[in-house]
Amino acid sequence: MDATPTYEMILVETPAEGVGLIRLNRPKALNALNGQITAEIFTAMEAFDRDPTIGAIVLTGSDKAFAAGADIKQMADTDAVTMMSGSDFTDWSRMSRIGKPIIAAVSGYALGGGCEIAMQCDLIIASETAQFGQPEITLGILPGAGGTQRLTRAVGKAIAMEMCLADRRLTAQEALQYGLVNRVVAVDAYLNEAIALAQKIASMSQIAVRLTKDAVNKADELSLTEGLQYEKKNFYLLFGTQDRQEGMSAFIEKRKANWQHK
Ligand code: DAK
Repeated sequence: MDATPTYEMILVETPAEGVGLIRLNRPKALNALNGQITAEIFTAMEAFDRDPTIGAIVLTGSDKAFAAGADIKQMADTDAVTMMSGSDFTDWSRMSRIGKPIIAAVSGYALGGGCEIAMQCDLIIASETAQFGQPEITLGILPGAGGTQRLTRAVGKAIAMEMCLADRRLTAQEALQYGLVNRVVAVDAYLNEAIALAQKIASMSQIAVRLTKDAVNKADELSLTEGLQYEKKNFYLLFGTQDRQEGMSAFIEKRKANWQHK
């Protein structure tokens, strides 16, 4: 059995039934992402992903800063070979293997790697003060964790170019207008809104949720024909589950479904 991990830079809670909450907790550095905090985030996500009582994960920072980017002080001493050879900091692919939905609850700064980790989540709830940007160009580098790719797919080339080349920052309302976030709510409400959304997702069949997230994410990767085939395979797969039988029986019998997650 796995030993329960201990964390120094994040707080891990279960604030509502079925919901796993991860809070970045480096307030003095505005939640800058160094190797340790990214490793802790991904380890906590993996633990929630394995936990059968958890149906969805919320990732948040503080009201002032979701995350002000990768830790520039740590990166300043890192050479190209160390960056390329892989470390806790550079292996962000761990997050793309999480099967359960992840909701980013973003307030304040979401810059550089902070914007990128939010975009790697499946949904984003923003507070009115959220600010999204890719300021890497001001450091003589470029976004290295999806900023040129996920951002362009989310907001389109024109806005993405301006953000990556000229350090244009998006307000929460602009992020909503360009389709980067799901909704914008007051600072005192964004986290509860994200938790409520996670709780709603967690009330569904986990196997149906997992295969749905998987299929939607394939829309970014595949051609339409390939994507439609992929969707069909996940659809047929769900016809082999107890939850599919239960969900349809519950509808016909006018009662709430009692999911077994199998
Ligand atoms: N790194 C390290 N420390 C940071 C930081 C950061 N990104 N952002 C803020 N801090 C620290 C400040 O140094 C300061 O610490 P002390 O000086 O007090 O020790 C403290 O947090 C408070 O910051 P400020 O005094 O600057 O606070 P202000 O309110 O005046 O300004 C700010 C807030 C967010 C506008 C400003 O701090 C700022 O511009 N921060 C830097 C934003 C930035 O450039 N972010 C992009 C970093 S590059 C990759 C994965 C990820 C990445 C790349 C590759 N792989 C998987 C390969 C990502 C790269 C980046 O994110």
